[in-house]
Amino acid sequence: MKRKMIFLGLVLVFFISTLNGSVVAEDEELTFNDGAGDVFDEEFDKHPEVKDIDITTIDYTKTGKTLTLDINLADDIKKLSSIELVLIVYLYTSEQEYQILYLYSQLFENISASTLEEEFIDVDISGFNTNKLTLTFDLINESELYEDIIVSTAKADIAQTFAYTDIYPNEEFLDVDAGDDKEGDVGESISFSAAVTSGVPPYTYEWDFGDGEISEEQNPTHSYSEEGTYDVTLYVMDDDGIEGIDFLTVTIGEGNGNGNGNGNGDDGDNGSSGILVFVGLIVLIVIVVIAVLFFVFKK
Ligand SMILES: [Ca+2]
Ligand SMILES: [Ca+2]
Repeated sequence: MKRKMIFLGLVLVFFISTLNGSVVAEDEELTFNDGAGDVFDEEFDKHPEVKDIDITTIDYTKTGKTLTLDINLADDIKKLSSIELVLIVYLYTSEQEYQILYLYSQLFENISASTLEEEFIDVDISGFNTNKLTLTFDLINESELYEDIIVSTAKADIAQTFAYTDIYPNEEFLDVDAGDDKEGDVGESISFSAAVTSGVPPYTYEWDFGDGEISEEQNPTHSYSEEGTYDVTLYVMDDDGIEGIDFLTVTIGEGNGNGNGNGNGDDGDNGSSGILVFVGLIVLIVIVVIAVLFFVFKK
């Protein structure tokens, strides 16, 4: 859920609020190149092998007040035979802000579109089963001119977590490494280290330790007061405002684990030795009794 919110937050980063006052109605024909091979997963790792939601180009054609968006993909969307597709388009014109949410799954097919001022509009969609999804709808006013667009595609699993995403315009992410998963005990001081290998220093860091505590140090230490599994998130921003993110898991066991562990171990060994001696004595007694009986019967 947190990762989904981060994804949505990244989309909103591109929110453009400036409006200009142009009122001349004119037709527009624009093409936006996104390129292939830039689909990423929820940890922002690239997956060039995922082609069926990979946006390559977006053709924007405005004729009168009718707008057609052709979203070209690197492979046929029909190969998404048993999964869910989410398509989100944010379109900013000189006068309006539009949001189009398209959901497809085997269970339901639904599209909703609105201006961000809640005025709902009708959208026709076609192109499913091809590598070109087409959205057609009428702008509120013929005079609206293109200003900005954000298009994202996502393949989601049954639990509706985003497994793969592509977005236009391309996101720039910092290369951030939060290190390996960690284990520790309650109260133990655990060291964290952030590594950034791209972008423009200086960087700002924020570690969210998953227990409500945060640190703004690059290499903080932190101790946990309860056992459990904690999802730790590292956010980094460079001097140009480009962001990066990485995750790791910390598993915290019982407090004083080493001391108790050794103590229990020793106790266990003592117990086992005692039982062995006891069993040995019983076996010895039984052998002696059998031997005595053997001799008694022989006589
Ligand atoms: Ca792409
Ligand atoms: Ca992209």
